[in-house]
Amino acid sequence: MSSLRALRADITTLAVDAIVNAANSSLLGGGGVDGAIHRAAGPKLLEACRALAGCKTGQAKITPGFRLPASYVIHTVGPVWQGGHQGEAALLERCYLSCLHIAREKRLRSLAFPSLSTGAYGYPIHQAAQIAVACVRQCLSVKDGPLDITFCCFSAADLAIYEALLGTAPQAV
Ligand code: AR6
Repeated sequence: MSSLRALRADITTLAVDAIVNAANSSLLGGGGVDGAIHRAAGPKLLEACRALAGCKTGQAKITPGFRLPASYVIHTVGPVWQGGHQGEAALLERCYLSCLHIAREKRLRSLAFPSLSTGAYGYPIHQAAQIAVACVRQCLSVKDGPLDITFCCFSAADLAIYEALLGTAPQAV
């Protein structure tokens, strides 16, 4: 059985098969979750990324996790939000699908996503989270090996949005 959950955490602390990095097309590091992943994984991650020669928006590439508790990092490049009429939604969806495709290919059992594109790239969190949850749900509904997905949120506000979409929000009393 596959599973879906949201939690609030620093993604670099998660001991899953792979964590996803919200990278840029150079794959040579940056700020936000990308910076945190490179710091925690150590300099060998940058070396491995250099060998990948970049990544297009919507695509994904995998490296080892080096010093991370996660075995692998799947690097993907989300779209920059430009108002919503430049194909951003389709590109964001493609990011999730590309990562899931690699996870299936590598027969991974657990995968954690940050909220792609919703930091420096400015994608509105509600819309991005809807795409993330719908896309992952759809992919898990196709018969294949079990895969445990974590939506790793950095803020309480983001977590509340994911929990509402997953139907796991704490009930108000
Ligand atoms: N763990 C989990 N989530 C995190 C962490 C962390 N340690 N740190 C930040 N977030 P961003 P983007 C959340 O800006 O919008 C980089 O410079 C953050 O709160 O990291 O896809 C790249 O090199 C937000 O919800 O990624 C690119 O140039 C989410 O991660 C560019 O930023 C994504 O925010 C990519 O921008």
